[in-house]
Amino acid sequence: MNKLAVFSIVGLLLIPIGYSLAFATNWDVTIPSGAADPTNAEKRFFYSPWELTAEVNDKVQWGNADTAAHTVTSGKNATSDGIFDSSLISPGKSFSYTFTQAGTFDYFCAVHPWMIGTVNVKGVEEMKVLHNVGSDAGDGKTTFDVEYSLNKVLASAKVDQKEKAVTFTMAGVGNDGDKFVVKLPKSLLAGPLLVWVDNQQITDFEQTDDGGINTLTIPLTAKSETVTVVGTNVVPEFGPIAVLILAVAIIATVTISGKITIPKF
Ligand SMILES: [Cu+2]
Repeated sequence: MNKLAVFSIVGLLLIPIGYSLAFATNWDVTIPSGAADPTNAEKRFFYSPWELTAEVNDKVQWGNADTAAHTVTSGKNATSDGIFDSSLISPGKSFSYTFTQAGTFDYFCAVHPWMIGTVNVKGVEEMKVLHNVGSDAGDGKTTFDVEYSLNKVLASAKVDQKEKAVTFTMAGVGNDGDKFVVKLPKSLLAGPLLVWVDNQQITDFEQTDDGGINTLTIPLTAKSETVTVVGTNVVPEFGPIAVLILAVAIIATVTISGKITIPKF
C-alpha cells in the first residue's frame, strides 16, 4: 500500500471523530517587526490582526517577529484584568492561550501600552433533543424529536391542535439576551410561523427554512418562561400519513390525467 492510500484511509477514519468532537481552531497573531515604534500605532501596526473573532475552545498564538520583547496582557487601558498574561515574549518566541469562555477579551502590551488588541469569542450552540413532542396530540403515536439549544431547562413542549400551536415551557435561570434556537419539523408545525414569548407576540425572531425543518432563533429575557409558536398546520391533522395519502392521491391524479392528455402522433 502506498503512502497516499494510507493517508486517505487514516483521513477517512478521522472524519467521524472530527465531527463528533467540536472543532477547535488555532489562530495566529503576529507581532511584526517595528511594532514597538509608537509612530506605527495609528496604523495599528502592532498585533496582526489586532482584532479577531474565534469560538469557545479556540487557541490563539501570538508570535513575536519583532526585534523588541513584547507582552500579551489581558485588560484595558493598560490595566491587567488577570485573565491571561504572557509576560515578556522575546523576539522569535510565542505565547498561546485557549479561550474556554465566550466574551470580548481586550489585551495590550505592558511595555508599549499603545499596542492593543481584541479577541471576540463566540459561544458554540450545543443542540439538545426533546423527545416525543406531539404525544399529547392526535393519535399520540405520531411524535417528533425536536432539536433545540437553550441556556435553561426545557421542561415541556405542549401541542395544541385547536390553536395550531406548540408551547415550550422553560425552567431555571437565564440571562437577558439569551436565545432559544429550535428546529421545528414542518410535519409537526407548518409555517408561516408566529411567535409569542410569555403571551406577548414578538417579531424580532429569526426564521430559516431548511427543507423539512424551520429553525427559529428567539430572543429571550432572563425572566422568559414560555414560548408559543403558532403555525398553520399541526400534527397529526396534516401529519406524515396524511401527506403520504395526499401525495399518492396527487400522483394517481397526475397519472390518470396524463393518460388522457398524452397526445398521439
Ligand atoms: Cu510591546
